[in-house]
Amino acid sequence: MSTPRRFISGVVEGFYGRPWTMEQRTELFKRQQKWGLNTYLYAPKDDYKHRMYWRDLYTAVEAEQLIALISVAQQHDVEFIYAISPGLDVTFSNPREVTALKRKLDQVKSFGCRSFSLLFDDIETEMCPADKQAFSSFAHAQVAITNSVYQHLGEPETFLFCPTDYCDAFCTPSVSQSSYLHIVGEELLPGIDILWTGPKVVSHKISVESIEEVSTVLKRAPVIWDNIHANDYDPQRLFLGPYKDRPTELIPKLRGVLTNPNCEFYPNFVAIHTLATWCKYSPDGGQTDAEMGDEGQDPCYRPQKALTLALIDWLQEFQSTDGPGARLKKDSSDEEPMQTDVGESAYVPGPEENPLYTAEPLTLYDLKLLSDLFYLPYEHGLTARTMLQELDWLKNHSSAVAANTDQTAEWRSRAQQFDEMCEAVVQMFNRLSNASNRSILYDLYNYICDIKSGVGLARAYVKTLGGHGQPSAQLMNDEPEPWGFRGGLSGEFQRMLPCHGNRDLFRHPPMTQVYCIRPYCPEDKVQVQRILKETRCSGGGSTPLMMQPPLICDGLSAGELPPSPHCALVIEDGVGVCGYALALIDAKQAAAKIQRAVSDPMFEDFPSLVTMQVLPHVTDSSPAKRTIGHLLSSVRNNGSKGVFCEVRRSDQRMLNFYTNVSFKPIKMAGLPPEVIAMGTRL
Ligand code: GDL
Repeated sequence: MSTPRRFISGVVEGFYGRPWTMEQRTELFKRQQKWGLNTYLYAPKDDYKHRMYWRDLYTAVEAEQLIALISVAQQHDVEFIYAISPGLDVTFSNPREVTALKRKLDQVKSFGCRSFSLLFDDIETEMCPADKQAFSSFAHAQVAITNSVYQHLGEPETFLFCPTDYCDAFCTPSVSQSSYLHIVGEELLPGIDILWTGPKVVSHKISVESIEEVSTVLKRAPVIWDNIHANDYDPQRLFLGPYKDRPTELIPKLRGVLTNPNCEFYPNFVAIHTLATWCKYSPDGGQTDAEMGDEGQDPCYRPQKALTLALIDWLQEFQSTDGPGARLKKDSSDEEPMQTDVGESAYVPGPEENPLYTAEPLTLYDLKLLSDLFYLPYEHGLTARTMLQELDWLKNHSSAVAANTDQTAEWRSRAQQFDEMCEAVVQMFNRLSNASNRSILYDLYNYICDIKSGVGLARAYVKTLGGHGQPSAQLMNDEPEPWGFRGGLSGEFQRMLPCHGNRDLFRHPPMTQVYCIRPYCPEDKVQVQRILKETRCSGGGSTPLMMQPPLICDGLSAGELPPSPHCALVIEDGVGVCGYALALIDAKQAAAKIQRAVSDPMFEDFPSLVTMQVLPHVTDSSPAKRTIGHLLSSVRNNGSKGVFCEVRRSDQRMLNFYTNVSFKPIKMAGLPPEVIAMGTRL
């Protein structure tokens, strides 16, 4: 009776970009052995001879390195599978091509490798004319070459095939009706296992039903190539959340799981550790000698618990001083020629001197926070979600700050808590920067810097909303420092595309309308009056039009006072004028018109008046934001140092708008209770 084959578990180095170093791979094998993961699939997309130059044999120096690597894997009981991706340019029907492939794999076999894989992911599906003549379909071509290579290598115990349609989303019209998959399932020799990424390339969830469906078509249980932690498709993402949303009931239905994680080697501690915890739920998972403390194992896999276990172990890694890249140890001597203080006694500052800077150690809480901020592709961690929700609430309720109601106290207390959460991120950054293990830090550095500055901006914004800080300096500045906004040309392109942001936590419909912002001309007067009337009706709450208190800007909008030169703009959509923005450099004449006290000291700081309205059907806020931006630039160019506006409390839409563009409530004498004055310095 043949013994059941063990569940394949481990890592596929299958991402685009810089491959890991031999040193990192050695470290990986040590970890895999410790945690009970038995397989490593060598498939770095941008390794020269894995894909682009797949025909080229390895040089003597490269051979030496690969031989050493394969042997290290064996020493750590990790099965080394060598993968090759000939699909970019192979001609399947040319026997010389097939021979070139076999020759290359023979060479790797001579290095001591016993397990192989042929990958056909991410390639053109159109065959060249020669192949079209020789094969009735792309699937037939791939199956023919794979079966031939498999037999040539003596039918290795482990041989993996990656189809071109490697997830549900790529199958036409569906998994069960894909002729490509049916041919692969029927004609690929039964000893060959098939890789599968789940419903999508990066699958949010993988269900038992979906695996049952694909297994029926493939006529075998697939090996999951899991991209849950892969980050090669976006340089701003890193995934430090636990292995998740794959029920352990899948395990008996699968041939194995290999995770294709983050490009950066060191931050993959969590991805691989939690996968190892998950794999412990396989029938043979508990039988390894893995050091993961399986006493008292939970009857179910719990992602949060698996995460904590991983973070506890990771914390030790951060503190380690003997790993690659670790800070030099104080007590070593001859291998550290650069260290000049060897042998000298430690520096002790005198009573009047600076105290020595001693960094606080990193905590488990810091690592939990880090993981929450860089969690998983379809989910932020709990702290990140809370921070986003709180910022959203603070933004939408900032009118409460001026109103001095019951909600003012709540707003202030929540703003304070938000500030503390931001401070925790900064502290985490500081402690990480001081960790002994520099290799981990350097892999994390760009990401933690990015989140630190993102949080810094949010924090400054909340301070502005609360009446502290200088809004115009950081957030509304026409020429902010490059770190004052997220940059890069790619980001600019994204912001111009209609789908930008529609996958964010707070979704908005895609915006496709084209708007024109142009200078106001006298003919627009009637349209502006119409918009004023319409928005007064919709923004006036239940108060009848006649009973609404007059606003200082009414004369301006009604055309009774002309706006200052170059200080009037209108917005047009496909139908006509749908919004306007007007300003008076000196607001005193408008104030006098409605008999407001013109001696108000507020006019010193905010001498100019602005008013803006956009019809409610314009749900895209960007044209209005651009318009007010242009208007404020003109007012500033006219020498003004600040602008203010008046808004009715019932007009929540405009209150939100002004808040969003960094206006804050200001005190003004003689203001009717239903009216709020808001201002911004220029
Ligand atoms: C893919 C590629 C993989 C890449 C991943 C994430 C497979 C089978 N192939 O499609 O190399 O790292 O997406 O970008 O997943």
